[in-house]
Amino acid sequence: LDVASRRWRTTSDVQASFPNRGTYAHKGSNGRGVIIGAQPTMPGSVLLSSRAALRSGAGLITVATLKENISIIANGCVEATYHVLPNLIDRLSDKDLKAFDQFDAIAVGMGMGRAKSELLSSLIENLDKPVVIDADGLYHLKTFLDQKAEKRANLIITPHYGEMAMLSNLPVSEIKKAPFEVSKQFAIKHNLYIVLKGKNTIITTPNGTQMVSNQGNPGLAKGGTGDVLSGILLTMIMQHPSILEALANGSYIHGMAADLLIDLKQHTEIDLLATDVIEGLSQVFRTLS
Ligand code: B4P
Ligand code: MG
Repeated sequence: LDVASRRWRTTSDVQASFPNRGTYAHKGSNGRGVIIGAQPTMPGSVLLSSRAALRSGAGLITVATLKENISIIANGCVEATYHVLPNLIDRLSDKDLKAFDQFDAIAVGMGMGRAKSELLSSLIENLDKPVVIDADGLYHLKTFLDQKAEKRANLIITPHYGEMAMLSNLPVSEIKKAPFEVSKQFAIKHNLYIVLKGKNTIITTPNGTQMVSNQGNPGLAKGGTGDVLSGILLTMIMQHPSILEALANGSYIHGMAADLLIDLKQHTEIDLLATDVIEGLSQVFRTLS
């Protein structure tokens, strides 16, 4: 990796740029976010994202999903509120768009399924908010990526190398050879932020500025940890004026949670689960403060 010239995130960078919570903080000042996704076969996806967003300090999280998912998700996340979507396929209605316009930022795509859908394109066309797009949302984005360049100032995509290959039409081996260059070209071309996830997570802005987080360990290479990252990033974006700083902090604390759980001998790389990473955030915040 040609990382020598890049900006590595450090613990003191995160401490210096982490937003302060004033004595008079209220739900609104801590950020309101909506998480859209989950087919009935994947309720855990948005459950993990919503719990991670709340454990990261969000003021209010709403989960927008199918009616049949709500009891199972609410069972694991009583602090969230719920918005019923009739399906995850059609364009969002004016009523849904108006409701989502009340939030500071949006995360979409986790567990959403890959059946042809106009949900994401209608969201991006109509709302001028930061939108974190992950997992199946990346597959939907690909279908219209080349058509809507002017609408994407606030898009944040969070691919792993396999998803980056799908989006860029390059083989994983080519991306591995030049992850910084591939990210930079793609971010500039499509005017979006990229969080390219892996052992080192590379964050790129729409103008090509890059940062790297080296936190995390192979214990994270399990289903669900990406959903946790999406929730953390959502909260960081709601609370920070700089999307770059927010993404760098969020990527760092996600990996740091996994590392601390192992350093403190609460888990090993073998048994570490995505839910443990969420609980590990508390130790991260105690270490940072
Ligand atoms: P998906 O259905 O997309 O499910 P997932 O994304 O793998 O799960 P999740 O969302 O929880 O984890 P994510 O990677 O987003 O993937 C299934 C298919 O994609 C499979 O066929 C799989 O083989 C393929 N695929 C997945 N990753 C690939 C890759 N890198 N190259 C090629 N094909 C791939 O998020 C995981 C989180 O953990 C990230 O934050 C990441 O940075 C972190 N992490 C993972 N391994 C780490 C490590 N060794 N060190 C530090 N951090 C690590
Ligand atoms: Mg994923």
